[in-house]
Amino acid sequence: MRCSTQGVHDVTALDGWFGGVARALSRRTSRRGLLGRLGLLLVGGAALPLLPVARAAAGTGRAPAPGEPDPERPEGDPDACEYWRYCGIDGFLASCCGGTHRSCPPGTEMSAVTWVGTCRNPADGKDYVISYNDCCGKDACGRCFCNRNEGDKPVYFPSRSNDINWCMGQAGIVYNSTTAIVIGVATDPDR
Ligand code: ABN
Repeated sequence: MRCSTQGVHDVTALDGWFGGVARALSRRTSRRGLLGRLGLLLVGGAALPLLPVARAAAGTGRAPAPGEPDPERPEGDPDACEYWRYCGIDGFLASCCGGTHRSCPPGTEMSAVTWVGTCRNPADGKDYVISYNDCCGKDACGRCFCNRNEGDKPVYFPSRSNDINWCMGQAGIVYNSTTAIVIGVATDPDR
C-alpha cells in the first residue's frame, strides 16, 4: 500500500481548498448582500421611467399616433407632411423649398386663386379653414412632396379640388410649391 499516505494528503488539501472557496462564497452571498442587491434592482427599475426616452410619451403612457402632436413640440413640424395644416394638401411643401408654410420661396409669387380645406389642430381640438395657395413662377421644387387629400373632390368640382395648378391665372404660370395658410376657425353649419 504505497500510495495511501499521498492519497490522504491530496484529499486533505482538496478539502481545505473547497472549504476556503465555500467560505468566501458564503461571505459574498450573505442574506444581507442579496437583499441589498434586490433593493438596488427595485430602485433602478423605478427610476427607468425618468429617463429621456420614456419621457417622450409622458402623460399619455404611449407614443404619439400619426398626426398627433409630439409632446416635445406640440405645435407640430411644418416641414413634415404629417403636420396638421397639410391635411388637404397636394404638392411640394413651400417650407422645404426656401419658404415657410405661410410664405412662398424667394423668386416665386403666391397664387391669388386657391382652394380651401378644413383641418383639425390636435393641439386645441379646433377645426381651421386652410388656404392652399400655390407658389408660382419657378420650376417645380421637387422636395417634400405631400399628398394627403382630406376633403379633396374631383377636378370637375374645382373649388373643392387640390389637383389643380392654381398658378394658371398668374403671370408666372409654372408651379413651384404650396403653402398652407390659416384663414379662420371653421364654424359648424348645423349650429
Ligand atoms: N395645387 C397643387 C398642384 C399644382 C399643379 C398640379 C397639381 C396640383
